[in-house]
Order: sequence, then C-alpha cells, then structure tokens
Amino acid sequence: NSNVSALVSHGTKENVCASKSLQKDNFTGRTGPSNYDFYKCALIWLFHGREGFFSQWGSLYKITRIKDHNQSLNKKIPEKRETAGRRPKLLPKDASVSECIHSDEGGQRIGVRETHNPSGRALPAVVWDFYQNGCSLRLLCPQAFSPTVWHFLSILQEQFGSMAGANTYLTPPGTQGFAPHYDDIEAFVLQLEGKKHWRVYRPRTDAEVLPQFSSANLTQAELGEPVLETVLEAGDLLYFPRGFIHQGDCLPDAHSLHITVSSYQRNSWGDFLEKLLPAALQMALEEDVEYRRGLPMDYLQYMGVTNSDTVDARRTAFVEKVQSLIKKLVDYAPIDAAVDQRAKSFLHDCLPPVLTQSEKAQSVYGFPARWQDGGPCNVDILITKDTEVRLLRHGIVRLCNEEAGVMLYYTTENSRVYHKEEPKFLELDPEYTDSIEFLLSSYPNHVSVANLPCETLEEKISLATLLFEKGILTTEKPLAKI
Ligand SMILES: O=C(O)CCC(=O)C(=O)O
Ligand SMILES: [Mn+2]
Repeated sequence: NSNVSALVSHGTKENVCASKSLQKDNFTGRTGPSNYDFYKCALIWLFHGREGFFSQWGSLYKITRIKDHNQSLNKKIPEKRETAGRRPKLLPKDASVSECIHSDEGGQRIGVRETHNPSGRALPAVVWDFYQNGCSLRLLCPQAFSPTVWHFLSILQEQFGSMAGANTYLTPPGTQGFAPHYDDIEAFVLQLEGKKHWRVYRPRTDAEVLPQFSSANLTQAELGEPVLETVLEAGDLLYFPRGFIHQGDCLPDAHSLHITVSSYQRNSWGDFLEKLLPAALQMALEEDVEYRRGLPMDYLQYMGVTNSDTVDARRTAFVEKVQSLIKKLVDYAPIDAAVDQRAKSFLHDCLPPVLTQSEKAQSVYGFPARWQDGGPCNVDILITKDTEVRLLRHGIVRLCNEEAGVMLYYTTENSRVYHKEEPKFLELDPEYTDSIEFLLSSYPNHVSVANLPCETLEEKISLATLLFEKGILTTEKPLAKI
C-alpha cells in the first residue's frame, strides 16, 4: 500500500514524481546535492532494507503509547503496542507542544490557529485533553525515545553530512493543526498511521526559494494553487524541498500520525561563507597592512546613501578601494579550516552511532559493569602491539588544528537529545595526528597497533587505549577481559 510522492525542484521547474517515472537524467547538471539526491535517498530507505525498516516500525509506536491512557481515543486507532505491560513514562519537559484550530464561534470553526506550549511536563491527561479538543500534538525528538528513529537518523546524518532531525505529529480526525508555512529544511514526511491530506505549493518569489529561515504562519489568501495535492496513507512517503509551502489536514474519518525527518538546515554556501568571511578578514587584518590603514578623513562627507547619486572622483576611488580589498580577501580565506569548524559543529549536532551487537562486543561497551560481588572489579583494557583496531565509523572523528592545539572531536559520547552534551574532544599531541590520519585512511580495514605511525610502542598502545576507551576504536576480536 505504499506509494512515494515527491516534489522535486530542478532549477525553476518542478515535477511531481511518482517513483516509477523518475528519471535520473532530469536531475543532473547541478552542483551540490540536487533535490534528486534527497529524493534518491528517500527511495533507498523505502525500498532497500524496507523489510528491516517496516518490521522495526513497532518501536515507533512507543512514542504514542500515551494513547493507552485514554481508551475512548483509541476507537479509530489500530491497537499496536510495542511492549505489552510497559507503562508509558511521562514525556520529558518540552517534549511536547500542541497546536490547534482553535475557538468555536457559534459552533463554527473560525480557523484561528494557536500554539500552546504550556510549561512543565506534558502529562498524559493534559495532552489527551488537548487532543480531544481538536489540537494536534507535536512530539519533539522522537530519536530520544525510539531506537529505530535514532538508527535511521544516524545513518542519514552520515549520508547527508548534515544533521538529521525529526518531529512526530499526531492530528485528530477532521482537523488541521498547523497553518500553511514553509520550513528551512529538506522534509521527508513518513506516514505512520491513519491518513493525511497534503497540499504543497511552490515558493512564491525568488527570495523564498531555498530559504535560510522558516516562514511565519501564512493564510489561505496568501497561497496560490498547490503544485501537489495528495492523501498519504500508512507507509507513504512525501518529500518536499526547503521552502515549499505545505499544509496537512485530516479527513473526517481518520486520525494521522506522521514523522517528519529533516536535514540540511543552515547548510548552504551562504551559511558556509558566514563562517569563512569573518575568518578571512581576521587573517587579512593580521597579515596585510592594507587592511589596517586608516580610512580617509573626509569619507563620511561624500559617502553614504544620501550621497550615492553624486558624481565625485573620491567616491569612485573609495568604492574601488573597497572592491580591491574584498577581492584580495579570497587569498586569505582559510577555506579548509572553516570546513573543519563546520565539521566540528556538525559532530556536536550528530547523534551518537548505533552499535550492532558484535560492534558492542568489539568495543569498550563489551566491558561489563565493574562492580562485582559487592566490590569494584577492575577490568583492564589490554591492548597490545598485535591488537587489530579500526575506527568504529569513518565519520565519528574530526581533527581540527586550533589555536589551543590539535583537537580530535568525536561523536561517540554525544546524547540522543540535541546538544545535551557539550562538544566532546581530546587534545592530542601533534605527533599523534599521523596516526589519526592513518586510521582514517585505512578505514574500514583493521590495522595492527604496531603499525600506527607513532615513535614508540608505548605511545602506540596508549593512543589506541585512549581511543578505545572513548568508543572511537573497535578491535577485530573482542578483547580478553583481565
Ligand atoms: O501536520 C501538520 O499539520 C504540519 C506538519 C508539518 O508542518 C511538517 O511535518 O513539517
Ligand atoms: Mn512544516
């Protein structure tokens, strides 16, 4: 019963595509990820490993188990429980907000939407009261509750090289929760339960194409004709690019539960330049006296908007000087260092990697609790010159050369909740950088500790042990426990 709808924009032309009619040739010739790339990714999730994906959807229901508390609401909701007998926990503070078509006036809905974000915990009884009164519920950060979503997003973040996030929306039958709007992310809407009627609109102006920020709520009067109108049913996927206006409403006979997976927030060339240009100017100021010379004493008199129509040789000279300094900035732009800084914040945004059972056994997590028989039990990690090691994943570390020294940023100690942990890094003696690069270039092959390009065997073993303890390195065979 699955179908894939995608709105794929190519240049100025949009195509509504069903998967069968999608031709790759229509999407070539662009730099950066074309919308085709995003769409292809969506198809890969859906069709490859589909069995695994769908069979694991059970765990998504965990998110909505608060339904258990209100049986009357379950009438139209199929009974699907992940783990019998487990009572839902309270959602953490800020885990839920709701929004609704509000206010009946003389029995008529007038379509005013309000966002309710009561402080404190989202208590099930309160949440269900909102729902029964026609509110949609938005559950933030499902990856913190659901291992499936965590796994799913952790793969996507690696694929996209940009943080992947998610929100889950539950809407009662016959209502619309959110006003039309556009978002600042690439959006993948996966219908989990029930149905939702969607209308999607192309950006209205050039300024709204691939926007850097999300829109405010829009009114129907501000919209033209939808470029896509469709009803999603459980298992369907809808992709729409950043900036496409969308609105979803429930049919009278079905509730809707969907998850929106998002990526590519603030990940444009302009966002990169926002980091790079101040750094370039900083370098130029340090290295080139031209940038430190004083401005002309009289420039306030002939420059400025009020003087912009005046013909004046001093104006021409001023403008040319600015242009030449800007052009010269290119030579000072620390492009690779700025990329490393973005990588560093990306690593902070990242979900920690999800480990398979065998990866766990081959990593520091294979070492059991260290409290035994009423006392601490020392489990030493014994890495020798013959131990075969590799990085757990290629994308989990980044070397950054910073003023304070060489830092190795890593994701393995991140939280499933966005930025709950500070950025994690190790300060490394610069002589260890070759070993990190060696591990990166050898990936996914194992290398023996003896082959790490450190000076002494002691250094090789202590570096490997440190990285193993942080969950960054795994061993080819589970280490013997001492
Ligand atoms: O379901 C809705 O009403 C809106 C959801 C939405 O805006 C989204 O998933 O991005
Ligand atoms: Mn949205």
